[in-house]
Amino acid sequence: MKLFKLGSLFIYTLLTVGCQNKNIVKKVEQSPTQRPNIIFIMSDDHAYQAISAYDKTLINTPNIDRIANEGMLFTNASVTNSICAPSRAVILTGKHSHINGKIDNLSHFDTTNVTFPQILQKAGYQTAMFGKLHFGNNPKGFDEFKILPGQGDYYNPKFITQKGDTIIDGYVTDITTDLTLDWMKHRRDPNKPFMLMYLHKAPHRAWLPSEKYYKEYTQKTFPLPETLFDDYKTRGSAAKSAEMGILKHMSLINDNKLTPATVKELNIEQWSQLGESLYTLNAEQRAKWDAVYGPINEDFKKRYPTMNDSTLTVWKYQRYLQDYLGTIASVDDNVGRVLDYLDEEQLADNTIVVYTSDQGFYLGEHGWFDKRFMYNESFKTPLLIKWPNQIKPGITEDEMVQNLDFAQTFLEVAGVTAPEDMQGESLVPLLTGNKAVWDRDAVYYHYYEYPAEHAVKRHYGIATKDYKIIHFYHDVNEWELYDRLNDPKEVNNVINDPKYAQVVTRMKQKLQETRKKYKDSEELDWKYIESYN
Ligand code: SGN
Ligand code: CA
Repeated sequence: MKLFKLGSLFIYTLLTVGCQNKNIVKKVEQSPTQRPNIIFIMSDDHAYQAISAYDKTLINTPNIDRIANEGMLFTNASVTNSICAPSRAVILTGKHSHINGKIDNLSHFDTTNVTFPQILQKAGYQTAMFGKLHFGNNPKGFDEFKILPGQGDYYNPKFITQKGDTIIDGYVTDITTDLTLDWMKHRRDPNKPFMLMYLHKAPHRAWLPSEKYYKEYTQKTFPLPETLFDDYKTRGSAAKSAEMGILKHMSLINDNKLTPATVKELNIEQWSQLGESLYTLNAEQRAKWDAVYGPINEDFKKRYPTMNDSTLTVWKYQRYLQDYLGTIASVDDNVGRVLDYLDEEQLADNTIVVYTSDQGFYLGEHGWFDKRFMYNESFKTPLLIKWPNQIKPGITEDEMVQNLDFAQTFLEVAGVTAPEDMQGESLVPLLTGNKAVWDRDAVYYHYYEYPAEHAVKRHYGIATKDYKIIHFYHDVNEWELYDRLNDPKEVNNVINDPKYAQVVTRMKQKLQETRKKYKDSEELDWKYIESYN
């Protein structure tokens, strides 16, 4: 292994220590042979389409891109279950949902699961977590945590800490970063390696940007995705019955930020009349909000009488993207603050930095927002990793990797043997250019949260680099097959096309083998259906 190949010279790092003694600067000896630090940055619902390292159409994210420019960009990274808390449970345990038990956002995370932070803490790592966890219980294996309760709020959010709950004034993305930097600056022993989980709430629904970006982003216009008006012609009933359409299911009030008064005045029927996404703004913040969003209401009142379904869809799409991308502008600024700190403190060379999302997201593709499906935009997740001296800068990697792989990756980075029952693969060989040992040819997916919000039916499937097969079950029994190379937008379900008959047989067989390999089964599917409440 070439992990600890640096020379034996000692670097002297200037560090500011102690909260009360902010001005005392102490010279600290840091061994360059120290095990690498790990910073895991994860946002919530951040689509790869909204990171310029992947796609420059919608937004420029220079700071997130820095991670890929100085490291590796994964173009075929996916999640095993495209929803928040289950994804986080997979990341922490290195086990699929059906094994760790956290199949949906509703069930409790079973804290008897062994997580990689617990193992790293025992192995001498300092551990900290800041931001969104969404488990309903506190994380184990952390020296310090400050986490949002549930989904958390964008403005003046409450945090759960080891010393009790506290409300912090300001904007959640800035605050999560302040807490992270504060820990790195003041409460970390510089002589020990650390593992830090820096977890943004943004860009989760209801997409409230920071005041800094109200004006700029509400004036932008974005190109329409090719499949905005998808009619789901070749698909089965699951896509047709899902409730995540921009036209029908996106709320004009909570999501598009019209006031209840505007909607009432126009006599539009809305299921969400409260506008509660704005309830935590204080009077001063609300006044700044209204100064920008008020005129949007007035403009809409003028346009609405001449709108049809198609022009209303486009208007809602533009409003959606303005706010969604506005929240990402702040994530990018704040990621820059953390990367700058690592550079300034000469920590960057011995720190592996990962940027990812808990899953992908639809930005109007197939007419949708939200996630949950195994279709491309929500199955694929952004993944950018930098690790100076180990990863050659600027590499793009197209191997199929998953959020399932992080636990074993971080354990290997730390030089700790992973428990045998973890189900992922360490990414270290891919990161260090040792690709020959990588032999994964399919990844497994299983989504459970149904019946529930957005009405996405239960399904499981596998993806190879060439094809994706999906089985929707429970109240249906439907199969879909996509030719990933010839139909990357996944608009043609070819399960019944005779040309693909052999592929279907092969993929069904491979799916059964994969289910067996990961210890998933029909029996377990039914167990989870029966225990669902
Ligand atoms: C909330 C959102 C949903 C979203 C889930 C899960 N509705 O319930 O749109 O799918 O969270 O998201 S909202 O009206 O409350 O915004 S997840 O990222 O936590 O899985
Ligand atoms: Ca999420």
